[in-house]
Amino acid sequence: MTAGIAIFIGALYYSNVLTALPTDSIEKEASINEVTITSTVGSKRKVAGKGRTASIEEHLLQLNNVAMVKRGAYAWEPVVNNMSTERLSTTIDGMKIFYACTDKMDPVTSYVESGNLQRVRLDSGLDGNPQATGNIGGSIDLKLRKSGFDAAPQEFNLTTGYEANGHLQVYGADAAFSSQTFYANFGAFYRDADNYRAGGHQDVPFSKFHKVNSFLNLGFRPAPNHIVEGTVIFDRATDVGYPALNMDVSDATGLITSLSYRREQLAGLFYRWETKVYYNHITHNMDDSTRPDVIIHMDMPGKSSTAGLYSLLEGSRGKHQYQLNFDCYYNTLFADMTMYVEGAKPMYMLTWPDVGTFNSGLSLSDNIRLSDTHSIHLSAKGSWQQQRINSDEGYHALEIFFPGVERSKRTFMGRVSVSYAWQKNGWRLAAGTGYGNRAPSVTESFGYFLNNAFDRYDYIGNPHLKNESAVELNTSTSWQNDVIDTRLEVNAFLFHNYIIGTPDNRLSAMTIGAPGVKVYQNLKHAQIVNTAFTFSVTPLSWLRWDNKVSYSYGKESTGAHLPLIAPFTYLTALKLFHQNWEGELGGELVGKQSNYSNKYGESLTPGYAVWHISAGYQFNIHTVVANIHVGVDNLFDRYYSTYSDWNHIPQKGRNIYANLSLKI
Ligand SMILES: [Cu+2]
Repeated sequence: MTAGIAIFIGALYYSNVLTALPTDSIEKEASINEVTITSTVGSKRKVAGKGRTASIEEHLLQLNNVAMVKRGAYAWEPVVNNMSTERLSTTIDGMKIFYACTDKMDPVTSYVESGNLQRVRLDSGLDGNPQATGNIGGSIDLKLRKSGFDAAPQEFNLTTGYEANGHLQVYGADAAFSSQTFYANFGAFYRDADNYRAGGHQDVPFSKFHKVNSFLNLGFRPAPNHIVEGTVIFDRATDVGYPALNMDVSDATGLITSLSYRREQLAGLFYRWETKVYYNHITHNMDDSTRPDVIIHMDMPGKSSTAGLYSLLEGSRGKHQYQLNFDCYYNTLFADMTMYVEGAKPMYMLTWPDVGTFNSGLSLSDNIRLSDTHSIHLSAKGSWQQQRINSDEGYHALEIFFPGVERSKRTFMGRVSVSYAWQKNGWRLAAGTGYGNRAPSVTESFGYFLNNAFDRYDYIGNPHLKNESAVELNTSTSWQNDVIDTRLEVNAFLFHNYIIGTPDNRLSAMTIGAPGVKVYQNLKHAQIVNTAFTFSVTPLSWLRWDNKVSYSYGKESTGAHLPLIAPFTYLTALKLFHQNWEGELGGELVGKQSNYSNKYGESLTPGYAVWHISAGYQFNIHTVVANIHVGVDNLFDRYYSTYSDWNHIPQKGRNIYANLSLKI
């Protein structure tokens, strides 16, 4: 509800680190449409930092309210306001896409590359982007990099990066061509990493990965203000290790396609109209054949495909700037498991019983600029959803536990939010509230004996779950002048019918070593409260000091703490700028997670402090713009894991990196 905040991938990478971001979404959106990456390079912060060699997850971590659940070195799961996938909406250019792994090894952010993206839009809480549904915690929209019309006739980028810890290599090349009536940009990226080492030179087995990604964007303008655009992204990760889990991934492949038509400069109530149709398909194959001491080998493939469309109208009149969006999609999720027991017939089970989800929604938002000092933001969305278990076998298996369960499920979901902001003389005060609900995920409704490596329980979905709902309250106060930029923000989410797995003693576990079976249930209440304070000071034109303190709290109706709630965290960074040079020295100081959730499988995570240092330089050779960046993360080789590292897998020890990017 603290409206949209966004970061550029690339040139502006470091500029938003730790700073309080502008909070007026429309203003931010508008300015982004006018500013291109190239024109921001001349600004104070010249160096793109790790730029495109950084993963999408590393970029996302620069945003306020964002954390990551890590199961290895690859495919981290984004967390916003201490809520993960089920309570977030993630879209790619407004397209819905759903992961294909029953163990959440492949959050949808893992199917794109930094080089595919122009920027990321994050909306905190219930005030989602137009295509977002079920976004109690927030919504992330990954905006694709499109060269656009009338840009530089041609541009070539080369990116390469190396990290000593894990021998991570990144290579990327992309090209862009632009004219009045046509544009194209395309490129390819490659990442390859061996196992990394935790602090104290400890090898972390099964932490390697390989990834290739290629993309193509085409634009055609047959007549002024009539624009046709198309996108294809192909992404494939192979031999991905997950040290926190019992299995790895042999391959995870995503194909993302879209075609859109846009009208610009319309007269009347709306000035822009865009309609996009899209299709994406994901296949995910887990593999335990490289693991030692596996008693029963398993095959666990999963598939997800989504077809959808949205049609967005944007307009402004007087004090109002508004958007009206219709969207619908159809997604199917299928996953199964074959267990090879020695000397016996293989056992087969459907873990996601080929569930088809049709969802169709209408959203509205309005930014009302009452005056220079007062503004109001409103947004609302309603959507209708139908789900059906398409597999007979899967339906009959669930029927054993839920006799008489219906094969299809219909529900209505909605969200409304309103916020008010006052600003004057560098002060900005904002307050907002919202109400919304979400339907249970396919895992929560229909998952079948899914083993969770976090608490080791087997999980069964519950088709009788009610929608989870939440009231959000948020407020922020910020003040800035030429030297100081400071901001305090608090948000609270008060849940009703909170969905979480609870043990069912009548059932016995399928997985060897599992303590029992959990079934998803609605808890009467739960609360999550997040607070953050940021303080930046720029005493000299070449020096800035950024600070951020955050604390969160989560509890449910029985009095137990919620799992995966961030402990007290202090981030600090000293940044230096001189001509074409940039330097940074920073630290992350985290308190012990004393409010850990014993009930939901957590154990205490001790506090830690890690430090980093980096330097960057930008220079020109004829018409080539070169950026070079070197740095060391975890300077003192500290052995540590964060509260959100699955099963306390240790994080990277000291890591020396260097990267070079060339723009021709
Ligand atoms: Cu998986």
